[in-house]
Amino acid sequence: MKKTRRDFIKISAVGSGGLALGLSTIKIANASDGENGLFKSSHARPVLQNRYPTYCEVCFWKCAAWTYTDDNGEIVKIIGNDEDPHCEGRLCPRGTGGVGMYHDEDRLKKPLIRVEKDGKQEFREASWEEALDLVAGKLNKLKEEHGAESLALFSHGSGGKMMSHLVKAFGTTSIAAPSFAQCRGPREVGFAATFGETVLSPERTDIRDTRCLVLIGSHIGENMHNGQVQEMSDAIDKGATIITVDPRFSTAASKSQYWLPIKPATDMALLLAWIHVIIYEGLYDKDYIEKYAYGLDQLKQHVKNMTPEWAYGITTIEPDVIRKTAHEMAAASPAVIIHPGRHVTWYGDDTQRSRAIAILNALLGSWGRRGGFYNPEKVNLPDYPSPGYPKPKRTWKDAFPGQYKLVDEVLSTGICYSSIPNPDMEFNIKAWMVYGTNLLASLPEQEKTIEAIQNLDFLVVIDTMPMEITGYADVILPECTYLERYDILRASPHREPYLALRMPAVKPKYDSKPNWWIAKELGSRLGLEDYFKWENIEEYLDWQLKKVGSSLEEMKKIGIKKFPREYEDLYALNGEDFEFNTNTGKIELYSTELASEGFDPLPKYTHHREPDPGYYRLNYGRAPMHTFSRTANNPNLTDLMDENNVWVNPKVASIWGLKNDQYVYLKNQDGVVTSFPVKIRITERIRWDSVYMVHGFGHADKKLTRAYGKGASDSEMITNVKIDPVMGGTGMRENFVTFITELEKKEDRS
Ligand SMILES: Nc1nc2c(c(=O)[nH]1)N[C@H]1C(S)=C(S)[C@@H](COP(=O)(O)OP(=O)(O)OC[C@H]3O[C@@H](n4cnc5c(=O)[nH]c(N)nc54)[C@H](O)[C@@H]3O)O[C@H]1N2
Ligand SMILES: Nc1nc2c(c(=O)[nH]1)N[C@H]1C(S)=C(S)[C@@H](COP(=O)(O)OP(=O)(O)OC[C@H]3O[C@@H](n4cnc5c(=O)[nH]c(N)nc54)[C@H](O)[C@@H]3O)O[C@H]1N2
Ligand code: SF4
Ligand SMILES: [Mo]
Repeated sequence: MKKTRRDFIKISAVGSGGLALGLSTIKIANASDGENGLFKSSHARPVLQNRYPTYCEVCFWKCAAWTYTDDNGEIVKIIGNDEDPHCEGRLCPRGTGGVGMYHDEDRLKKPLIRVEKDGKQEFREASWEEALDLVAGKLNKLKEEHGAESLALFSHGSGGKMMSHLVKAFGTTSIAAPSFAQCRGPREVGFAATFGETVLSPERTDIRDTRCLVLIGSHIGENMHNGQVQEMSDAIDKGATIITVDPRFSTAASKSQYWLPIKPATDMALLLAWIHVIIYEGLYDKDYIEKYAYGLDQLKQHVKNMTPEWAYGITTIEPDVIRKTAHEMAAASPAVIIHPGRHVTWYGDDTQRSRAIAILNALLGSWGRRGGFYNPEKVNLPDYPSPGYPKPKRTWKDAFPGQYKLVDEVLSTGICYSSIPNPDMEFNIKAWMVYGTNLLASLPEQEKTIEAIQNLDFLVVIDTMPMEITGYADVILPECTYLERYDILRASPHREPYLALRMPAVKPKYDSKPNWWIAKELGSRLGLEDYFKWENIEEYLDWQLKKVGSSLEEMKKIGIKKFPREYEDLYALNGEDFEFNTNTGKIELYSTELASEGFDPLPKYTHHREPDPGYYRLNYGRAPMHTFSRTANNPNLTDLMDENNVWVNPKVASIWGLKNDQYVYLKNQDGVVTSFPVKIRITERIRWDSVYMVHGFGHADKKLTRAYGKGASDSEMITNVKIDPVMGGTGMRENFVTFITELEKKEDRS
């Protein structure tokens, strides 16, 4: 491998032992009592001494839970908090197995500093004092030489709030997460352009009371949005119709009355044909559209020729299926949801596809109606008193003059591109702080990410595990897991406002520390003490809780607290007057905002690239027992699934002579080959023009003893991105792979 300024370093270079705990010890310590049938133990039950409130950090859904410890102070199980609407007392397999994050013996244990020894780069262990002094010194120098704005923060997860507070106080607003430009960004912009409001997280979908749920590439059941999965199952029990549009026979498809195995990349044509049927057969909610919407005439004219017959030629979905499913939606209206999806960065016209979804919902009158989209509320927690943030002289958008005016959040890839020196660019980023996001696995075009990293003056990573991103850091700060720390209160929007507390059930293992402590310590070294006036987080939380009529003491006992809604407008659009936050004050079927920015005001179908002969579209998604790349080494969850496989249609398997469980490498359209081989799974559940794999596997760091080399990484194959011109999201599904069946030994990448 070519030597660079920042070599990828295996953390094993530290040399300190870590395998003190054998696997079997871990399993005994972790054995839950079979609460949800996942982990059964023949061992005697330990005495449960205590329970501590928490909310889960294995994914962003943040289910509230109780962590139980035994008389030795060991964690024995985590179970859902019955009062929590995110989980209704039940955790998904990942939440139950979250304790594996705590026990994982491969965890980061001490601060690490990159050093050069005998011409070779490696990490050496350091004290917190030394590591924090070094980070602060680098940041102060950066501020002096290039301005505070040349620092960017990437973050994902609860601790991101504290880190954001730190860097905003420092003077930068370049704070990005792959969960926007690689995930839900297009839907937020598409829905905001239509309704003047976004879908939020958790989604404001009233699945509980819906009579028809349409899932377009939203694979609920594998995508384990806990509360949504449960509400969907309740809706099915109550007789709701489920329509799933997916080129793959997903778990959701198996629960559906209608499965539409659409040709990939053609959903826009289906949506436009549905809109055509709803309008031309007069099935839309006329009173609702009359009162609330703008642009029906333009829309009607626009979809005039977009008949089901037209869409059939594009999507391969039969015209009468398109009509019948449109009739199902109309019959359920307004208790119908065309689900906006979440990971929607697919083909580069994603904001427009999200607009088509929003328009269809509007025509059926589901926004603001029972069984459609409710109006959520959250607790407005006051911020702990601190000085105002300095106003940055430049923001990330200065690197992209005239572009992305409709975007409120920062683009991760925008930060990445502006970290690669470019004399034509107004402004370059020079240093990154990365908190809880594994950018090498989550950003497409890995080569660009690495190029950006190589050009940085400084990279500090705060993580719990030795991941791909930590291998490129100058300094690594080990955070303790969510089970070992307090965090900010969870105050996400829902039908009723709730607060959830996370507190430690055990002390931090090794020499790891919580994010709030790291932020405060860095703050005091950067001369920002005034922004961290609290002694510790207990004081901070108690102050906030008392302002809203609770206290830390109370929350420690109950974990979750419900507050009354301020307004009785859960379903606000039943004829009441309402002004939408759009230019016309109406739901914009025709978007005046997109028109004024030079984009199509009405969504159009565009043809997307198809695979060359011998290549198949790379489709990827989730498995119920893993979250992205973050759980791939979790001892409890690797027990349930330890590698991904690649789904191949029998027709394709026979052309290639592939057998089940045979290992192959994948090669993409740009000649990039996966670092590791992956198993074949032959199944009718995938179309012949695509293959499918679960994201998050194929880890390259040997220090991940369970995850190293297990399965293949979809991210490695995503070298072609289609940038969404409206909001800068990275469409990642225009990548194609073929098989390499000769398994000659490949060069070891790490
Ligand atoms: N190829 C491909 N790329 C994708 C996707 C895909 O399906 N395929 N999905 C996209 C989507 S939808 C999203 S939302 C993004 C998500 O992308 P990321 O935000 O990168 O998500 P994770 O993979 O969960 O990264 C989590 C990182 O956080 C660390 N971590 C876990 N817990 C903690 C903690 O408590 N503290 C700290 N400090 N660190 C912690 C983990 O060790 C890991 O390094 O990826 C996007 N990118
Ligand atoms: N267990 C688990 N659950 C998770 C996560 C996790 O890591 N693990 N991550 C969470 C996050 S951050 C997100 S964003 C969500 C993502 O979950 P979703 O938003 O539900 O799903 P996507 O990843 O966009 O889509 C995957 C589905 O799209 C289908 N698909 C592929 N191409 C097309 C196409 O052209 N048209 C159509 N109609 N369908 C297509 C695939 O076959 C697959 O079933 O999951 C969340 N839930
Ligand atoms: S859905 Fe599962 S992993 Fe996500 S927060 Fe809830 S229990 Fe944890
Ligand atoms: Mo996501």
